[in-house]
Amino acid sequence: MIVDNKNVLVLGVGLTGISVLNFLKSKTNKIYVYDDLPYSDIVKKLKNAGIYDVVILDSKSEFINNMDIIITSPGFPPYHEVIMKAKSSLIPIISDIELAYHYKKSSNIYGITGTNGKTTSTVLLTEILKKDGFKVEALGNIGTPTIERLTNCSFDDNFVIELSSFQLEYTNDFRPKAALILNITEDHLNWHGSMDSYIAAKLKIFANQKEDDLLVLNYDDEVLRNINVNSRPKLMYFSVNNTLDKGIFIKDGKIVFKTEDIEEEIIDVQKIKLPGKHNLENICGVLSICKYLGVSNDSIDSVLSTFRGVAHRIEFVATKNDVEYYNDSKGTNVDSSIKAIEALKGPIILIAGGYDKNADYTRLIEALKDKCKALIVLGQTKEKIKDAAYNNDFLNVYLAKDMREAVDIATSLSSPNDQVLLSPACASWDMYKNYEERGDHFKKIVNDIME
Ligand code: UMA
Repeated sequence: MIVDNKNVLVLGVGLTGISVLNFLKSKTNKIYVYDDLPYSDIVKKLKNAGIYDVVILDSKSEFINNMDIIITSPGFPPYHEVIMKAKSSLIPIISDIELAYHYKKSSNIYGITGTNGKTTSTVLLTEILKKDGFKVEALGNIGTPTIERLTNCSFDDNFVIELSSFQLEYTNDFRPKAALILNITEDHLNWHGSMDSYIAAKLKIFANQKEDDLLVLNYDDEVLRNINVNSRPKLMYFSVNNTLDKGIFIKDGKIVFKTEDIEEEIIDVQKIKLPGKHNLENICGVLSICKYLGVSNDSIDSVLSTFRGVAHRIEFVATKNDVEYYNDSKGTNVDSSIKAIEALKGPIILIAGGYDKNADYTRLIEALKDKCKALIVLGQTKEKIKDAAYNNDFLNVYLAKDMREAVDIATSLSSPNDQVLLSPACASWDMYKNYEERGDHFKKIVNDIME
């Protein structure tokens, strides 16, 4: 097996790294760790996790060249000096997903990726399968490291795994029974270096699939419609805009499933509680996997007529003076925020800005022009977004020093029937630990001003 009795270097002592280190304890006693954090912080994190028998390496250490394999955490970019050193020494680098796959106890793996909608779709599929009687759990980028559960379960357990491009980049043999790619638009270009390598990482989700496996693609997405899948997995398209010969699509206000032999209505769109067209896409993608697994329409109906979505995704927070406040902190790229703007009725006062991922904000400004009455920007990208707004003739822009000031400005500019939307179009890492912390902070400030 790939790590048994080997010299293994684990990069990162976050969620991924700690879960991998715990797993490795029973496989080898030659475990090394690297993290950019100060030495004392690494020791503290390891100690808190009950991990003692590991050697902490320095990035300059030539000992890195003696490793048999490296398990990297998703946050380490390809240009990180340790990754570059490992690559030049031809040391194999894999993600926790690949490691977990090699030691899996169940093959009932359904992988979901895409630029946007991954988390909502992962939760939705998990809920529907649960309702239909499956023993199922959501893992991966959603926040529960895969290795903890996939290597410690029974063979009939099912796992819906949310997969980021960072995790897929370092897979070789990973093979989900069903794979869903929701959409591919510009994101994480500072990590991947180019759109081509970002797309290539996403497409690795089906690289090892075989004849009996299912690949689900969004027909409405230009990149996905045009990819060459070859004939290995069963291919199913879904579409919200087009009628298809086969697959899942919308017809006369109903979601329809069509094969060569049958055409059946699954649910009336009116019954669905999740708001927005982007969510209809997520639903159609998820239902494609449900049909492959033989899930009943009753189970689908029962979940879709109650499921309202997950926290930090166009999450309704409160109403004050007839102004609604929405938290879309998971809007961490331009497309995701455009989808949030499209989902609300407006007029919107948008709070945006955050960690700089080298994105171009022109499309965000174009999308907000008709629906937004003001734009409030904060964080590392505030000047960049303001410049994009000015260059595109949107002048009602305010700079805020932090979230508190952003919410205060939004509240002072609002009038009845307005909607204040936090949808940053940027990651949170300039000011917060993660998007959850940012969304929770926004909600706390909004709830404070309610009192
Ligand atoms: N680190 C370095 N150098 C680096 C990067 C990170 O030393 O260049 C260290 C940090 O000091 C820290 C550790 O690595 O100690 C953190 O590792 P990490 O950033 O890979 O994060 P984890 O805690 O392992 O969490 C990761 C995912 N994070 C990222 O992809 C950035 C989590 O997704 C995921 O839930 C978790 O694994 C479990 O699978 C979060 C995310 O933001 C939610 N994902 C991105 C997104 O959804 O857009 C991809």
